[in-house]
Amino acid sequence: MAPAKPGDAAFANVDHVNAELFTLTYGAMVRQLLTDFEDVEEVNKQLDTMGYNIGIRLIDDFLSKANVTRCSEFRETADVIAKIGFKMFLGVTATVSNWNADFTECSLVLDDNPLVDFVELPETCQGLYYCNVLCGVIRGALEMVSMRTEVKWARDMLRGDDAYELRLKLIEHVAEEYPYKDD
Ligand code: MYR
Repeated sequence: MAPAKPGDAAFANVDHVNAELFTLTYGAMVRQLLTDFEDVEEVNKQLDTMGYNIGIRLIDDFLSKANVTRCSEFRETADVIAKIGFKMFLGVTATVSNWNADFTECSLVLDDNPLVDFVELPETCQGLYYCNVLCGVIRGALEMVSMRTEVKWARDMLRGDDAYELRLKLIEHVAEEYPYKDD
């Protein structure tokens, strides 16, 4: 019998299965962190750091696949993250809203959040930002394109809010350093 190949019926559910496996694996990792650190604040930090380490690597993949040119304004960057970045890595999009007056701060409201499928947090996990890895991913990715940012959850449905809203703040554009001096 010939091996199954993409496009065959046997592959029809692969993306779906992979998404579930990813969600369950993420859940298992958060659970392990909670067991290891026994402190939700520390787990929040660990998730953010893990995300950062993913973000600083993922940006190359993103830039090579996304075919986007460098954005001249933070407003464009936010749109790229919301519409292309989230879609590419999480399979969902986000809505950009709530800009501050000088366009250095905005919200990304997730249209859906596959990371929380099957998740119910027990009482003991109050204070946990279960999806904090996403804050780190964005922060890490943006740092690699010379933007120092702060990213945190403004609303979190696992904590009883009515949406998943990330607050993204541009702290500074970091000057890129070149190894050679132009004379
Ligand atoms: C620019 O401003 O020059 C373009 C920079 C685009 C940065 C895109 C970062 C992608 C982050 C993906 C986040 C995915 C979260 C699941």
